[in-house]
Amino acid sequence: ARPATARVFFALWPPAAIVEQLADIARSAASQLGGKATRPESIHLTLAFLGEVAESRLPLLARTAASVRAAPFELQIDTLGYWSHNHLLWAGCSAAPSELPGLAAALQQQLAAAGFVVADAGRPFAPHLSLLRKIPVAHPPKILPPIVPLAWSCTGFVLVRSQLSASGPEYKILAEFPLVP
Ligand code: 3AM
Repeated sequence: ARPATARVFFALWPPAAIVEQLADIARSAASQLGGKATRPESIHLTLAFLGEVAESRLPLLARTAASVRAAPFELQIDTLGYWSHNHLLWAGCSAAPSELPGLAAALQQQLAAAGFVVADAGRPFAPHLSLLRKIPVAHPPKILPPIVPLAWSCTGFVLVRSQLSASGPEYKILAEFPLVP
């Protein structure tokens, strides 16, 4: 029998107040553009996507993430972006602090050292929070409206399991890792 696996990734998970505001933006964009708004409980910023990992290796995966040393930082979510290659509207930072790519790189490095394969490890890190998928090609957003900047204090990151279903992925947080000053 094949070993049981889990589809997993690491992410920053916004606090409820930020989620609410991003979900509002996603819903109003969906009403204007069509497409599928990310459900509030699914809004996140991916740090590293691993894909299928044997369930037996999840404890090692969590220990590896716990070995990452990084300080908390503040993100200003202040801009919207649109990617035509995957018809995706996202929220992000016009100027992310270096701690954000620093955290993603440190995590990737520890994961690689422990023998985990990070998907897209060779590609530049493009931090974003997906808000609206499958925007009909007939309605790509030409001008993205400004948004009220959201201040997000990032004090930890999470390991998430993604369960794919007909109604879209369901995310379950398996473990949390604090960022310590
Ligand atoms: O953060 P977003 O929502 O853009 O698209 C998947 C989602 O991205 C992405 O990981 C996030 C959580 O599922 N993802 C899925 N498969 C991927 C892959 N093979 C992937 N990212 C990189 N490589």
